[in-house]
Amino acid sequence: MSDADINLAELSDDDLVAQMHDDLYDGLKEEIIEGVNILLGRGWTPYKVLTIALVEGMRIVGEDFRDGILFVPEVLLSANAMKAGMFILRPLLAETGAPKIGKMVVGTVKGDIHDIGKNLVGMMLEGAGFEVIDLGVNTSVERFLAAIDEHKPEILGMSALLTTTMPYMKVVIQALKDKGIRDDLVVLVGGAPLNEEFAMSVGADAYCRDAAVAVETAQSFMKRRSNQGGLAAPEPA
Ligand code: B1M
Repeated sequence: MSDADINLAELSDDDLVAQMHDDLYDGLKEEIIEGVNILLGRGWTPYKVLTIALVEGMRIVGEDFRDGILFVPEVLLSANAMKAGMFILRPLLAETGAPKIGKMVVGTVKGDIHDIGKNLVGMMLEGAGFEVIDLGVNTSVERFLAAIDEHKPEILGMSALLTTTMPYMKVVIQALKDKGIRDDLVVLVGGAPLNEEFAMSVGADAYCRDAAVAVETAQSFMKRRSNQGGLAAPEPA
């Protein structure tokens, strides 16, 4: 049977998820939209659809990109299909009715155009009750500073997916120090090539290995802030 003959609605949950991984791999946006809607219709939570059907599918794409089996044009199609699925889930994740607990400015650093992970972090934070100001990709230090000035967030989040762009986080943190505002903000960093050690070396407050950890860490900082009337490092997430 060709993919075109498959009726997604007739598949079991497991088969549908496996098919969605294939469809994400093949960059089939319409099929991803249909699959997301079917799973939601079967009572899956938006978070479960996001992590099991979409993020896991993108992980497989990433492996084959790394191994030279997939190339940029194909991965772009996968990314577009992923984003179409995320577009459906975003309002649902934000719909928790959670009271606003803080403000975060987030962006992918200069030179880097990867935004799926950063978007996911933003969506999950919105769902947890944060107001998220998303500066998009390729964000210069000047844009970060201007947004901080304008929005006065408690938290700054930076994302980098390339080993060549992750050092730019240090440039931004140094600029915060130069302006005398470093201690007014919690700086969280994330992205596939980062780790805890790197985060500490650039002077961030915490490394977030995924969106769920970003939410826990941001919540933890906000809790301590309200308990202590200031900022302090949280327990490790
Ligand atoms: Co690119 N790419 N890419 N790419 N790409 C990677 C990152 C790479 C690891 C692939 C590989 O070789 N295996 C590799 C980097 C190698 C390296 O630096 N050592 C790579 C490369 C080389 C490139 C190009 C240079 C390729 C080229 O042109 N020859 C080029 C660079 C362009 C540029 O940025 N200047 C490029 C381009 C692209 C596309 C445009 C085709 C596309 C991006 C589309 C888009 O984002 N709109 C793309 C993609 C899709 C990938 C992979 C396959 C997938 C990334 C992704 O979306 N993952 C990626 C392979 C990989 O990472 N394994 C790859 C899914 C996402 C949910 O995970 O982004 O890790 P992630 O986010 C997670 C966590 O990291 C964390 O939470 C997220 C959710 O759980 N997190 C944060 C992320 N940001 C956070 C911020 C926080 C907190 C947590 O703030 C508080």
